[in-house]
Amino acid sequence: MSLGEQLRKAIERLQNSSSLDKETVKEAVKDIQRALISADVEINTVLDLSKKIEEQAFSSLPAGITRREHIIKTTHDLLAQALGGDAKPPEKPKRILLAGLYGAGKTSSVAKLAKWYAKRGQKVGVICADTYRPAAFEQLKQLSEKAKIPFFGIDGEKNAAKVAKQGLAHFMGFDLVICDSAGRSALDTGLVKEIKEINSVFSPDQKWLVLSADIGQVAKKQAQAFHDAVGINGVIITKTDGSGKGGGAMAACRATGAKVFFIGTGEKMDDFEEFEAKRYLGRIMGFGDLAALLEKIEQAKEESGMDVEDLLEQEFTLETFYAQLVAARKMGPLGKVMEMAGLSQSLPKEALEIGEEKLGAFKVIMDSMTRQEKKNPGLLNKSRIARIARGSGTSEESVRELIRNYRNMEKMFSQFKNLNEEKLKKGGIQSLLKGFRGAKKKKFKIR
Ligand SMILES: Nc1nc2c(ncn2[C@@H]2O[C@H](COP(=O)(O)OP(=O)(O)OP(=O)(O)O)[C@@H](O)[C@H]2O)c(=O)[nH]1
Ligand SMILES: [Mg+2]
Repeated sequence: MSLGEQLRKAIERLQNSSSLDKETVKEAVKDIQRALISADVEINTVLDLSKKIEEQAFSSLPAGITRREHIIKTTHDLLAQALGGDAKPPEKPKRILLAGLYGAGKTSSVAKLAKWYAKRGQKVGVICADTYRPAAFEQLKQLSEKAKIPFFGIDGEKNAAKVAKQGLAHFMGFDLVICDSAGRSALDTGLVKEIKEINSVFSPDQKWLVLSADIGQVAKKQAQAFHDAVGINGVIITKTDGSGKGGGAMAACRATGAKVFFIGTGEKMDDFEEFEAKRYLGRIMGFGDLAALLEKIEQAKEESGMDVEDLLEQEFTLETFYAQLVAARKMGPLGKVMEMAGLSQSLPKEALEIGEEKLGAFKVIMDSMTRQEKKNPGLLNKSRIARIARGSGTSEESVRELIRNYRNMEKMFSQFKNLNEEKLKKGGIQSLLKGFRGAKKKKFKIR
């Protein structure tokens, strides 16, 4: 069972118990302890959290909420705090240096981060000061081209500090310069020497450590070692998608006082987000994550020039279906978006795997339909399907496939629209999300 599932079980115990006495809370705390320990959270953090939950559970009750709601909210808040609470990344950093061990995800994070800040209106350049691994230059060059971010590197140069220095001159007048550095299998003297040299010529205001989620609580040791060597004022935790130990890494960073600003959630360029402990918890516990979803929708809107929210409001015709397919592709894997909405179980797999080619075929088929048919796919009987297949030069099976996908998607989007009330009504979770819903209501139409 994953950390999220185990935590959800604990919260559900609190939700569903007929009487909420000290004993029930103790049992739930035990569930939480087991969950955190298997996610590699340090024992001291676990014990500290347990003590706080038990203490606060029966403290004085704030007005307007029930004891049950109070206990669930307290538990949730304390859990989020243990994972690091909220640490907003700096809005206008000038120079960011990323450091970390071999394969932690530095180079990918340089590109993701550059894109993230560029999206927020900053003029960003990236430098490859990894002169250790021969392919590093090409890797960052390609990633930055993909993200449309100016790149600087000196192919074949061995002196990392020299590259950093020239890079800085090259990007004179830019708002933000992000510098990649080489990894090693351990924080040895060679790495420390090199990172110190880069540090002195690049003089970054932000020195962030990149850690992979799968190292769990070892994150603490690494964070401390890097901090002692060069001083670290931020952390990026990568690969939170693939490891159950993300919680361990986050809690460990929290324990050293290092703030986790971002997390990597996959290999793609947009699989990267600001770390918010509550949002992360909501996600792994399967309560859906509307905040992250909204962000993706906003982003897709910007990139596609299409208003996805409006699409959701409209009548669901074949044309909206097609527009949504196109928008969904821009949003990245639709599966991920739905996962954030807590809907992954109800996904029609087929609809999510529609590739570029099929999208093209659907377009051709739709061009052979009348406007009425597109508006009301219910009209599509056997003879119309045969006519459309002939007209579009495709097969009846292809036309049927389009209709089938449309129907699946229609089902999914109607669930999508109804998700909120139903999801949130389940017991005390509603109160957990109340503030959040209130804040987002204007932007995201919840009915
Ligand atoms: N699933 C997943 N993979 C990631 C994530 N971040 C990075 N990776 C992958 O991890 C591998 C290593 O990433 P790099 O960015 O090259 O790591 P690095 O720290 O620069 O590595 P060195 O320069 O060799 O020390 C690559 O295959 C990345 O695609 C993430 O958040 N999720
Ligand atoms: Mg690298």
